[in-house]
Amino acid sequence: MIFKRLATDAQSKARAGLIETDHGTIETPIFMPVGTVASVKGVHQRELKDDINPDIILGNTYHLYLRPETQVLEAAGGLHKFMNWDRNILTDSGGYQVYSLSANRKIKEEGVKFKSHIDGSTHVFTPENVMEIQRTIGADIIMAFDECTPYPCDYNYAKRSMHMTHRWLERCLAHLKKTPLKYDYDQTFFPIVQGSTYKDLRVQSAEYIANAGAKGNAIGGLSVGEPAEEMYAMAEVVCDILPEDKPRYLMGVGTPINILENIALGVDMFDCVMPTRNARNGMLFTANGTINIKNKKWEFDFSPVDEMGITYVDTDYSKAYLRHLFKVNELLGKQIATIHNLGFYLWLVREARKHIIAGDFREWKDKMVIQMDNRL
Ligand code: PRF
Repeated sequence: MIFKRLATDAQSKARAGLIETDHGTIETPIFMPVGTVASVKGVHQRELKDDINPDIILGNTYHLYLRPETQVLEAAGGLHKFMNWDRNILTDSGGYQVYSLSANRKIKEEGVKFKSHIDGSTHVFTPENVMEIQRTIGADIIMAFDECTPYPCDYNYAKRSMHMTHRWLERCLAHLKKTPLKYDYDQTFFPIVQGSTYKDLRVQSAEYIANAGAKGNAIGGLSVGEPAEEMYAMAEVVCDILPEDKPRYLMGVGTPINILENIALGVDMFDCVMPTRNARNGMLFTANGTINIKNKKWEFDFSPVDEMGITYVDTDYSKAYLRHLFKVNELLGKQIATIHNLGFYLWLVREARKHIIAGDFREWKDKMVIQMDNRL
C-alpha cells in the first residue's frame, strides 16, 4: 500500500491524498460504506459502483466469522469474489462488535470469550485467531484486535485496557508475520489508538501506535457517547502525534458535521452505519440538514427527494412518493433512502477533497457545518 499526500489545507490540518492498493486507488478523505455481512444493506453491487462509486467498503470480522463462516469465504476465494466486489475492502477486527453486540463477553489478557448474538453459541477471539480470520476474509486493509472502552470510562480501567490493546498489538504483529497471505494480492495492517477521553492516555497510545511503524493508523474508542467536543479534542491530540505521511482512520464516525470537523483535524478515512441504518428508518441527510421523510409535512410535497440531485434517486422520485413507500413499509423506500444517503456522504467527502486541493477547505467547512445543522 502506498499513501501519497497531494495537498494540505492552509487554514486547517485537512489533507487530500491517494491510497494505492492491489484493488485500486482510494481518493482521500474517504467515507467507507459499511457492508457488515458481505452486503451494503439494500444496495446492489452494481448500484454501489455506478451510482455511489466508493473506492472502498467495509466488512466486519465478527459478523463474517459467524455467518457465512470463514470456511465458506475461503472456498469462495475471499470476500471480494464471494460478494462480487473488485474494489477495496477494509475489515474491522471485531474489537468493537464483540463489545457492542455479543452477550456475556469475558475480556481477559488471552482474548475475549463471547456468545454469538445470533444463536448464543460460545466463541473466543484472540489477537492471533482474528489475524487468521482476516487473512481468510482477504480484505485489503485489516485491523488490529483492540478493546474499545465504553463512555464514560473509569481512568484506571481505560489505562489498563489501553496497555492490553498495546500488548495485543504486539501479538497481532507477531502472528501476522507467521501467517502468509491467502490470495494473490497484498493486505495492509492498521493498529488502533485507544485511551478513552483522557488526554494523557491518548498521547501515550498515539506514541505507542506511531512507533509500531504501520503503513496506516486508526483511532478507536471515540463516538461511543461522548460529547462531540471531547471527540474532536481527542482526535486532535492523536492526529498531531500520528505520522503525517500515513493515512489516519477514525473508526465509526459519524454525522456529516463530525466528518468535516475531523477532516479539519487531519483524519483521512471514516466509516459509519449512520447513512445506511438511518436511511432504513426514513432519515435523509442533505446539504441543508436532515429530513424525516415519514413526517406528514411531505404528504403533498412533489418536489424531488433532494434538489441537489447527487444520485438519480434524488430527482427520479418525489418526497411525497418516498414518504408513501415508508408509510406502507415497502422495501423500495429503504433502498432509495440508502442510495440517497450514501450518495450524499460520498459527495460530502469528495467536495471536502476538492476544497482542500483548491485551498479553501476551512471556509467551505465552516459554512457547511452551519448549513447542515438543521432539521428540515
Ligand atoms: N475499535 C474497533 N472498531 C471500531 C471502534 C473501535 O474502537 C469504534 C469506535 N467508534 C468503531 N469501530 N476495532
